[in-house]
Amino acid sequence: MESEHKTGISRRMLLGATAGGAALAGATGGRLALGAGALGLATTAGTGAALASEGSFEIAPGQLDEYYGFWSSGQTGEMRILGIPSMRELMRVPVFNRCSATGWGQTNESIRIHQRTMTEKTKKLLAANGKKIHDNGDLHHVHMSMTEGKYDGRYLFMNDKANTRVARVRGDVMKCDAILEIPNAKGIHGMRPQKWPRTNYVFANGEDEAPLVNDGSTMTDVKTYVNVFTAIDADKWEVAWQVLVSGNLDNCDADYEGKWAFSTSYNSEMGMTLADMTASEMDHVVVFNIAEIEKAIAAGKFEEVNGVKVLDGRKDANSQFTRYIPIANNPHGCNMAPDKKHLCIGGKLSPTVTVIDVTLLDAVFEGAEPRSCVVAEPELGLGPLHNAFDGKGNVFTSLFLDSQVVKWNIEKAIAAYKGEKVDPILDKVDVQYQPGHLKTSMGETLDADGKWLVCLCKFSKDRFLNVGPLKPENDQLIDISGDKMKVVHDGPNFAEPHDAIAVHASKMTGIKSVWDRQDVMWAETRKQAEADGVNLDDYQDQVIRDGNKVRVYMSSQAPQFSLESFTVKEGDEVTVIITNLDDIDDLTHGFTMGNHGVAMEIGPQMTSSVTFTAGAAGVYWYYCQWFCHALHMEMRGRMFVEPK
Ligand code: K7E
Ligand code: CUA
Ligand code: CA
Repeated sequence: MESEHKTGISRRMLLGATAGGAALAGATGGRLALGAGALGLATTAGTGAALASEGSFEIAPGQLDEYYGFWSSGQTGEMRILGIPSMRELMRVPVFNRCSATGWGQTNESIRIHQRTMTEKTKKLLAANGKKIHDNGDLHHVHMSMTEGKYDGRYLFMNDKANTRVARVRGDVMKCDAILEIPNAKGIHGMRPQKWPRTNYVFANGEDEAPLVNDGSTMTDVKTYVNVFTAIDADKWEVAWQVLVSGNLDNCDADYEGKWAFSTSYNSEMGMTLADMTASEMDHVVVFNIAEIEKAIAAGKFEEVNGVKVLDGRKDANSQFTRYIPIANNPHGCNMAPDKKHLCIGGKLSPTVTVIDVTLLDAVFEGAEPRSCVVAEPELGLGPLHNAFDGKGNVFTSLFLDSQVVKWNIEKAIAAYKGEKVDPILDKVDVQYQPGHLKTSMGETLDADGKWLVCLCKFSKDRFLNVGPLKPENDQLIDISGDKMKVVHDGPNFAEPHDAIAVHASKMTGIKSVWDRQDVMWAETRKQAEADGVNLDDYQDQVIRDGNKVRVYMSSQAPQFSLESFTVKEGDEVTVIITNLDDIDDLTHGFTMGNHGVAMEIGPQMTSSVTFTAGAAGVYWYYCQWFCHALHMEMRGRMFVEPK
């Protein structure tokens, strides 16, 4: 039925699943030979010309970048901060991963954040494996909170596809403060903040289908499978509502009026095999009507499933919550242009990007033919995945199979769709190799400035010294300030950035250098201290025994721990609580307990705590693992473990 809709592309132009797979393998091999010589030349030829940042992409020692780049890290599970245009890595912020340097995933403060919103089922699952938290994640997308379509620096949000979670990082201290496991959904993939009027919601796509009541009663009855679109309350960090959809969900975005959210689906077929997932000629993008959904929630017309308010937006339900716009089979990227009007959908298997005029969506909800909102569908090259914008009406689309970025113009594409003889393509540049996401400076906000493009290539092949069978990815910096794109930098990166955003430094002036002693991050630790009669503000050392539990309170001030030794018994559950009294920029201490697998960060004015079981009887040294002073090596002490 959907295949009857006018798409402007013939069946022949679409790459079937098998053809797509073959082309992928071919392009990977083929492009390699081409890339090394010819493209290296083109790159060096570009130097000397005026570059986007009024001069250079190289930042001299002591100078600062113009943009913060917030990077996802894929299966590493952390968020990274890079400078743009230098592409220097500045920081790693552990989120879903276990971090050896900071103790993230081990300190009590971080475990509490992990556990706070864990479902009972997950707690059971973890306990069965002797674990308290998941310590891996697959972090694909990082996005920042917005106010009226512009970054506001408050929060960064990110997904974990591996364990169906969404996390939040505070913009003031760059630490994760909340992780939410999403009930009912499976495999959170696409994730975007609401842009207008502010980020009240974070939208999250469930990619994998599963029975709504997933209790082990069936695997084969695929009719019981659903997919779930989730809106998270960005302030309270709890699920606001969910909508059941037909087909699965891949990437998503939101508009600049607060009316719609959009999600692509590559499996409208609800197929369970590759052949089934690519069987149709058309899939779809789901449009969510926020006002209709909120109305139904307010009116109590939801069903409560696992503590969450759920609405039925599937095709058969004929609701006003959703519309399904047919798109050529297996689309991927979903990007709202800063012109507030055009939504661009990457065709992936189709060589096209579908442009939807969101001002025509009201009519679609009132009964107009779903594809009446499609205003352009330019044919751009093979494997279009994601789109980025320069704020001047142009789009940059990654072509995975062609290993190129194509620059094209929306108005020209619209004219061509109407039948005018215009070519919307303005430029193409080779990238190394096979790009996924690409990001323009401020490009997903109303401040899009058209200076830089970062293209996240999935393969680096010959671009770097060989480091073994596992190669780095390659995040390339492209100058887009002129008519022609110029690749100006290769940026090796580890497993495996999918996405990034480039935020102007002027938006990030709220970042602190020293913690507030009363920070909520360790509020529960403070409560425990109060119960123990320890005032963390007027510091005294204490060793408190509570059955086989021992709590050790101390402080750190370069180059000393206030306690140079303490005594416990074999098998005791020991909690070490340290407050860093130093209040100088950059003066971080650490606490590493020898041979116990324990280490944590204690930033200036920060309180950190960690709990472990005292090992076999003997003397153990603890030490500060963050270089803090000329006598940093001497910043150590002993734990004496008495025999039982
Ligand atoms: Cu890598 Cu955004 Cu998960 Cu596309 S997704 S490439
Ligand atoms: Cu304190 Cu090193
Ligand atoms: Ca499909």
